[in-house]
Amino acid sequence: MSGQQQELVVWGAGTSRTFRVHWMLAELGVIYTTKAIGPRTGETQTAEFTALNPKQKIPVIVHNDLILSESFAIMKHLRRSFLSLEYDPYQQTEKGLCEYDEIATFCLMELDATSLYVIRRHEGLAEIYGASDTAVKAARDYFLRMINSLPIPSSPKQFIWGSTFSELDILLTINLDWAKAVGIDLPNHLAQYRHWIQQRPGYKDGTSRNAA
Ligand SMILES: N[C@@H](CCC(=O)N[C@@H](CS)C(=O)NCC(=O)O)C(=O)O
Repeated sequence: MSGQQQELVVWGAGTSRTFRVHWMLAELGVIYTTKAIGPRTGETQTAEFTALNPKQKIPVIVHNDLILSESFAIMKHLRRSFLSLEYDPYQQTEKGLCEYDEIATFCLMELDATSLYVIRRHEGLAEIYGASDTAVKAARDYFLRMINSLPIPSSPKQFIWGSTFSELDILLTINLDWAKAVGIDLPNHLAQYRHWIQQRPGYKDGTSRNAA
């Protein structure tokens, strides 16, 4: 548990969505308990877990008396709760907050849900969702079109939002990791950005925590 004597349990490990949470907690320097359940193991369908998340999906956190699902909402809550990652002045402005919503939605919808998860469903999980070469090819093409439209980071060693590391770097880097894992070649500047972010101790620590 953290020095602030908060009770924190993370349910889920081993997936790109659970990695978002473990990486954020590594960046924040928080100690917690992990219940390392995995997807498609039956572990998300127990009565105990279903009471926490009727969607039967990981990750979920239990933080004091709060139960929260959805990896992005969890990252934002943790950052607000533990306050060890600073928000720079731009990130507090209306313009900065609009940009935040724009990039977050782009990463979650255009890169994850519309592209990478379609590839996952119709290639990696074809036995559950059905194989479709057409859907997979269209999703790969769409991912490339979207990622090539991303105006930032414009230089390899630049955080994606404002001048400090944020959950948007976690979202984007894990999407880039996922794209590489399914054989998508990244544009050079994003390959360099990914390599730079991967050198962070938090990325490495988060990887270990997510492997638990
Ligand atoms: N939008 C959710 C997606 C969560 C999700 O799809 N989790 C998958 C693993 S990555 C899952 O738990 N699947 C349940 C199962 O297959 O048992 C989030 O970002 O947290």
